[in-house]
Amino acid sequence: MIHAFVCLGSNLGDAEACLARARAELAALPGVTLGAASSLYRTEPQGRRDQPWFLNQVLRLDCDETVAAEHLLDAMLAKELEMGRVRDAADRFGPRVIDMDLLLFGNEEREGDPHLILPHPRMTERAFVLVPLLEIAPALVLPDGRNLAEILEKLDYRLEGSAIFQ
Ligand code: PH2
Ligand code: MG
Ligand code: MG
Repeated sequence: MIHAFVCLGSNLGDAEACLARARAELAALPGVTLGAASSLYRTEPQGRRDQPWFLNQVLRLDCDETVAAEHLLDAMLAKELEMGRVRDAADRFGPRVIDMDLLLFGNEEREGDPHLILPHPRMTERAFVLVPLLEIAPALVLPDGRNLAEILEKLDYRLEGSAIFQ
């Protein structure tokens, strides 16, 4: 059994319904069960500021030995398209109905394929990832040995209820 962690994000349309559908779609993948889900956080947009706030959530997916990281990533990208995601290469960080990012796949570390870098290359800079991840996996240690609380401590962010400012 491998624990994969996925960050869901939406800032277009009915974000709460999009996250609910994404959770259900991922939990229905062969060899995958939903192990844990963080609460929902309203988060200040990162990367591009002039867009609506996001709704973010982190999931733990428990994957059996038939599931590989590339299969999970392909399935996630297919689900994004099914849910109406339009990719705009010129606006990588712009608004989206649904985004599913693979943060971690067990302790795997990968660099070769730019579409599948593990751990996710920006996860340690993003409070909207680390706060919900810490909520469902407080004892998690990254493949490089760092724990989440020590990374978060160095980030400039503010948590107010379920709102994350950064
Ligand atoms: N995703 C992005 C860019 N910026 N900001 C927040 N708060 N949440 C996101 O999920 C997010 C973002 C690109 O995927
Ligand atoms: Mg993303
Ligand atoms: Mg993405």
